[in-house]
Amino acid sequence: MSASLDPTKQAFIEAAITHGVLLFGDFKLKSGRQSPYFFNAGLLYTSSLLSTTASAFSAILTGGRIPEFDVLFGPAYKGISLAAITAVSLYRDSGRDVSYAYNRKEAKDHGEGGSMVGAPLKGRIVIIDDVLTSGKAIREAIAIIRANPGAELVGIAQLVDRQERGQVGERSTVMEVEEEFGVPVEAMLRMEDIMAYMRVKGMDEELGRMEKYRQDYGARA
Ligand code: OMP
Repeated sequence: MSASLDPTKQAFIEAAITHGVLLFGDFKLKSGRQSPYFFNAGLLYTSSLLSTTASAFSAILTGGRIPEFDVLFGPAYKGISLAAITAVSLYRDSGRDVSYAYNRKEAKDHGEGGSMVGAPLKGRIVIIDDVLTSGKAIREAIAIIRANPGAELVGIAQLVDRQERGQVGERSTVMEVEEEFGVPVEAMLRMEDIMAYMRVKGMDEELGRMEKYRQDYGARA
């Protein structure tokens, strides 16, 4: 557990709470897990929050763990805007000119048709998405990449890694995915960052519920 929290992360968590992006309460997750907190990336809708998010993602993508790539793939729905804003900030922050693409949840049967929008899924692909819990959503996104013979997944960037167990055993979703698909998974925020923030702010009651949740669903390796 990190003793102190990076000021950029602290500011982002603070803004996320203010805008209702990060909520504490009782939430049912996609995996069926009942969680004391929820991160709703759909509420990152102001210029300042989008700008901070984009810069954080571009820092992750140029930080060295994720290799060079050609296309940022943002799975529908919440990955779409994340991919678009990050493509812009990568260019502005580091001059890197990449493409972006996203899928439709329902294929379009008129006009250009199909279920993909943006760049063709070819070359080295990085998936960019909102939250990683049990790995169900990321596996769906990986399956889309793998259905394109000319596409090679080279990395995954997430806004939040909830540091939970994957689908088999006690290991984290990140470890499971990194090992199974042989690519690095990076995140802007982890559950431990959120808990470090709560500790600084003396949110003892909520923190107790987070600790209990972590015992139930947190990764042990
Ligand atoms: P997994 O598929 O279990 O990894 O859950 C990840 C997905 O759940 C994300 O793509 C979100 O759609 C959603 N989610 C959130 O948006 N925020 C959370 O804090 C937790 C979840 C979740 O349901 O686990």
